[in-house]
Amino acid sequence: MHTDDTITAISTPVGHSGIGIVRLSGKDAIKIADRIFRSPKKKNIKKTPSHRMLYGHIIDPETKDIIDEVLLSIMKAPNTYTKEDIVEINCHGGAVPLRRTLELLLKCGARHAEPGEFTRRAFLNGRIDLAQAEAVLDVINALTVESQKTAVQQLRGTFSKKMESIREMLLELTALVEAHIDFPEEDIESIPLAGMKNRAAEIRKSLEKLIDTSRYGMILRDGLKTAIIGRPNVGKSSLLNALLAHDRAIVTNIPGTTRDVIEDHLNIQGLPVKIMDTAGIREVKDIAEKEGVKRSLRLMEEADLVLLLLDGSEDLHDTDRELIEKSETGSTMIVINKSDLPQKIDPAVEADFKPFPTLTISAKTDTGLDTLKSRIVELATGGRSGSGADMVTNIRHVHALERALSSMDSFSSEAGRKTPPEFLAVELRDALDAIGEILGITTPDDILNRIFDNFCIGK
Ligand SMILES: Nc1nc2c(ncn2[C@@H]2O[C@H](COP(=O)(O)OP(=O)(O)OP(=O)(O)O)[C@@H](O)[C@H]2O)c(=O)[nH]1
Ligand SMILES: [Mg+2]
Repeated sequence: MHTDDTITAISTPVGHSGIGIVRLSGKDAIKIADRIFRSPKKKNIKKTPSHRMLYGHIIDPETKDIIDEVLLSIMKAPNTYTKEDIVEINCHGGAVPLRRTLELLLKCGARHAEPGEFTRRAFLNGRIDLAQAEAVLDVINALTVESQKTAVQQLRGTFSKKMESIREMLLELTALVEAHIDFPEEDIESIPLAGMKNRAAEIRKSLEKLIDTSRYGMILRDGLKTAIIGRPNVGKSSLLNALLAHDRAIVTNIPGTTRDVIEDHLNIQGLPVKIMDTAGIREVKDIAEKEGVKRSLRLMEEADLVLLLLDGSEDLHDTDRELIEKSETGSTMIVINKSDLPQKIDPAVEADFKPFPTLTISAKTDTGLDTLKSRIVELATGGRSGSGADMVTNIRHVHALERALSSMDSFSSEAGRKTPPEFLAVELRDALDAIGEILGITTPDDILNRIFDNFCIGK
């Protein structure tokens, strides 16, 4: 990845809008913009102080064609997004003026930016670390206000500071251990193991505390994948519609109405929920419905939360019992629907229900839906609420923290066995590498590429 050239891209979505922005970053950004910009008052971009805007026109230097009327923002290094010179051209928000402006910039020596390359430069030039770069994308993709608040805190570096402090503790401990490598004649008995173990325990506790936040953190970032599962006609599609408060899925009294998985998004008290209605589970010959049932069963295993729906106006079927038997505790809620009709199921006497939270609703009359929503939030958050600076929201970070934790465990058990200090140091170096990967200090190029490939072009 070169950083010595000047990159450009359209930074706003394609379509019609009031304005659209073409961005330029690099050492020649101002020189290149100067070739295609004319100010009616003859103001010179090169002499304009940093962080100023100029009014003028984009002009094709060869044909002298006026391409658009624009405002130009000039931001000089180092106080910019990339720490390089940046020029942002506010064009009118149509595909043609934006594309023609971009083409002129390319003709005048800029290179088209790769996805996420502006942010990658901000990272490579040391303005933000890798966790902060990832938070940029999380701010853009945030599903709810709570998810966005957490991402903004991470972008400001609160999570990175936490990582830095763990790294600092690890470096101190490593120095302590490595000091003993240099004295091979030294008696292992004289190494202050107790002090080292205490420090290691402290680091371990910090890591564990962070990993503990990750279940909720990842839900906040990616949404709680919630599947409504049950046999045909129990009211799964009706529940989806009731939760969304509009007729998203087809509801009929004919069993086997839903064939495909129907997905939508809900915001329950700030918690982003991806809700999925599924095909009713039963033995069938019809090929399309059979495929639907297969997908329902797969989702039942993959979902973060399963709402196992029963029809309270009918006796429990064998299929209901089989589904309950298949269900995992901790991620399943039994929801008895059709409470507006005379009830045949009494949750108090059903021993099979005991391991699961159970509640009664009517999708038809909206009864019990608020309680259902609160229970979903409780189950997802485990009592935690809101957004948090010390929250781990990214699966890549979770895996790295788990690696660090396992290295700390190996360190502690090896230290107990009086292992020579050079071997103890290896464990600590592994933990340091794992934390370094989160911050981008020791992250391999293929991982960096994968991270920035997820960005849009122009960010
Ligand atoms: N009385 C009453 N009827 C309901 C309730 N919820 C759903 N129904 C009715 O039950 C029937 C089936 O509802 P659906 O929502 O299509 O059921 P489903 O589980 O999606 O069915 P499949 O898609 O076939 O698996 C329809 O006639 C609904 O009007 C409820 O709370 N009370
Ligand atoms: Mg349905």
